Amino acid sequence: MKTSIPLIGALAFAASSFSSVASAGTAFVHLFEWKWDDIATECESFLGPKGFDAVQVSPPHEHTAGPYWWTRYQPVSYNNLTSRSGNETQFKNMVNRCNAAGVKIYVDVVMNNWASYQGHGNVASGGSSWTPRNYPELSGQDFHSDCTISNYGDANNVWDCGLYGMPDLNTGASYPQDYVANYMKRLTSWGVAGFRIDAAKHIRPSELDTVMAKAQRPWAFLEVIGAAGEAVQPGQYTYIGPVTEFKYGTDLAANFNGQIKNLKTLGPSWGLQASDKAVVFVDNHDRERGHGGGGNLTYKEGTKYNLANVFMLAYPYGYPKVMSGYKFTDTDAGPPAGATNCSNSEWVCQHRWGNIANMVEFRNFTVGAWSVNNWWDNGANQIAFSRGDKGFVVINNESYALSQTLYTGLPAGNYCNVLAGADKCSGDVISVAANGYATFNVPANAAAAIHGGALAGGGCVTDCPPVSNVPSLNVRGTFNGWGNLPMTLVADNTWQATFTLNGQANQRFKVDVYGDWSLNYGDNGADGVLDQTGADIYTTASGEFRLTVNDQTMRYTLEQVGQCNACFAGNFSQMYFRGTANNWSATPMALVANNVWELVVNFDGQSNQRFKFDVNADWSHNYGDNGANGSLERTGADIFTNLVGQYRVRMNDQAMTYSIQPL
Ligand code: ARE
Ligand code: CA
Repeated sequence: MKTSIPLIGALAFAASSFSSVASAGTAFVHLFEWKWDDIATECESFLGPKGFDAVQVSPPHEHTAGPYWWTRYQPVSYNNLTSRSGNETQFKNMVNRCNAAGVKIYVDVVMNNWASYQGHGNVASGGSSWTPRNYPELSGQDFHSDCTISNYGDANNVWDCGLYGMPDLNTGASYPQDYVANYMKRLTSWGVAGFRIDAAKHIRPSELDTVMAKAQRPWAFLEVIGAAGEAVQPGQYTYIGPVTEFKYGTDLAANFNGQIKNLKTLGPSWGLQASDKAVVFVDNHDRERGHGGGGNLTYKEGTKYNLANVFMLAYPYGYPKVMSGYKFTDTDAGPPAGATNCSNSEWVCQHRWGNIANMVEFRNFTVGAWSVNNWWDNGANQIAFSRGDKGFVVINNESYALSQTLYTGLPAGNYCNVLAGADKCSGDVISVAANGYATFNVPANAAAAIHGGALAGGGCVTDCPPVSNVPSLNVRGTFNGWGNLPMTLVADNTWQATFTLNGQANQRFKVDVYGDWSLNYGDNGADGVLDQTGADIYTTASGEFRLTVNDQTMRYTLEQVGQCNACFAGNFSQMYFRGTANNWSATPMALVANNVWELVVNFDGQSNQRFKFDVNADWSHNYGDNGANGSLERTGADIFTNLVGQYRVRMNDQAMTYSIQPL
C-alpha cells in the first residue's frame, strides 16, 4: 500500500506566494462579526498559541444601520471607522495586540458596492448621514450609472452594474481609486498585513490592478466566485493575487457526501486554480447561509464538516481559511447579543474545535513537506496519507470504526494523536515502529493525526535522558563557603551531589537553581520538603554526605555515603504506581518511612479513573483492592477513584493498606 503521488501545487508555497507578507504560519481564521476587543483577546489567548497565521476580520468601515450581518457590506465611509465591531481606537489596539501575539490581521475591503439599504434609516453606524450615491466622501459622479446586475453572461453587466442594485463604484476613475487606495494604505500603516477584496469579480481586473498598485501592492486575496458558463472567471484575476477557490469547498462537500477516496488527486486537475493562487475553505460566511450559492458543508453538518476541515488542513493545496461564526436559523440574522467570543454558546467557534485547532499546528509543521505520500484508502470512505516524513493523518468518514496498521513514512517514535483531545497531547499515543508502520484505531466519523511537532514524552523513545523541572541545581552552604556545587541529574527529576560536612557550629546549606540566588530553596519547618526562598537547612552532620533532591516532589534527603542512617526499610526493594493517571506506565514510588511508599499523583477525574501498585513494574507481582475496603490483595481489583487534582498516594507494604490524601 505504499504509494506516492507527485508534488501538488507550488513547492515553496509559503515562501513564494506570500512573500509580500512575512508568513509565520499557513492557515487563517475568519472571525465573522467578532468585536475588535474580543479578537485581540482571542489572538493572545488562543490563536497565537495554536499557531494561526492570521485573522480575517469583518469590514471595519462605517456601514448602513440595521441588525442584519450584511449591513457590513454596505459601506458609507472609510474615514469613519465605527462599525458594529467597535471604533478606530479599538481597531488599532486589536491590530497591535494580535501582531504582538504573532497573528496578522486581514481586512475585508468592500469597495465595489456602496450602501443602498435604508430600512433602518439613513444614519450609519458611525453617525454619518447618507443617501444612495451620496456619502460623506463620495457622490454621484464617483459611481457607474444606475443599473442592476442581471446577466452573468455579460462581463460589462457584471462589472459596471450594481450588485443587488447597490451603487457601483466607478473603479475606472482616479478619485475613487485613490480613495480606496488611501484607505488600504492607512490600514497598512497601522499594521494590517493583508486584505480580502470583496466582490472583486464585479471590478474590471485592470481597474482593480490599478487600485492595488496605488495602494502599494499589499498582500490581498480576491473574492471571485467561479461558476461555469459565466463571462467573468477567477482565472482573469490571478495575475493580481490569489483568489477564493469556491469549487474546493463544493468538491469537498460532494466527496464527503460521496467517497473521500477520490480526494487523492484534488487539485488543478479538477479544474482548480494553482495551489499558490487559491485561498480555500470548507465554507464561508456566505455559503454557510446560502448567500452566493450553496453546496458546502457547514457547522450544521457536525462530524462531516469537522472531518472536511481536518482534510483541508492536512492536504497540501491552497491557503486554508477556517470559518468561525455564530449559530443561526434566519440567514439574515446579525450576531447574537452579549459577548462576541467563545464564552457565549451562541457562537460556534469552529476554530476552537480540537480537531481544527490542532490541525493548524499539523499544517505549520508539515509545510516543508508539500506533497501527499503513502496514500492509503479502503476503497471508499477511509483515507490516510503522509506529508513527507513530517506528519500522517487518518480520516474515517465511515459509520464504523477503523483499525489498520499503516505505513506512515515517519521516523520511529511515540507520537501524540493530536486529534484525540483539545490539547494536542491529551489523547492516545501512537507508536511508529522502526519499520515506519503504526496501528491506528479510529472511531466512526473521526480522525487521527500525528506529526513530528507533537511527540509524546518530549520526543524520546528509547534510552531517554532523565527529565527535570529545572535546568540545573547547585548546593551552597558553609561547607563550600556558599559557592556553587553543581548537582547531577541521575534519574527523572532526581538530582544528587556528594560533599563533606564537618559538623561546624551553624553548619547549613541551601539549593540554588541558577547559582545566583535568584531562585533558591530552603526548608521551612525542617519537614524534608523544600520551599522556595525557604529557611537555611541546618545539620550537625560530619563526614561524606549525599544530598538527593527531587525537583518534582521537592523532597530531599541527606544520607551518609557508605552508610545508611537515613534510609528506610520496606518489605520490597521498590514499588511502582500504575494507572490511568500515568497511562499505566510504571512510576516509582519513594520509601518515605519504614514500609511506607509514596507518590504524588495528578488525578484528572476521567471516567473509569483507576490504578494499582506493581512491585516489579511488569505486573508479575501487583496489588489491587478487592471490595474497595482499603486493604490490598495480590492481583486484586483495580482501585477506582473520581478524584481530581494532586494527591499523595501512600502504600504500606507491611500492613498492606493504602491511602489517598489531598496535598
Ligand atoms: C442585501 C440584501 C439584498 C439587497 C441588498 C441591497 O440581502 O436583498 O438587495 O442588500 O440593499 C452580502 C449579502 C447580500 C447583501 C449584501 C449587501 O450576501 O445578501 O444584500 O451583503 O448588504 C455574488 C457576488 C459575490 C457576493 C455574493 C453574495 O459575486 O461577490 O453574491 N459575495 C460578497 C460577500 C457578501 C456580500 C457582498 C459580496 C456584497 O461575501 O457577503 O453580500 O458586498 C452566482 C454568481 C456569484 C454570485 C452568486 C449570488 O453564484 O456566480 O458571483 O455572488 O451567484 O448572486
Ligand atoms: Ca463594479
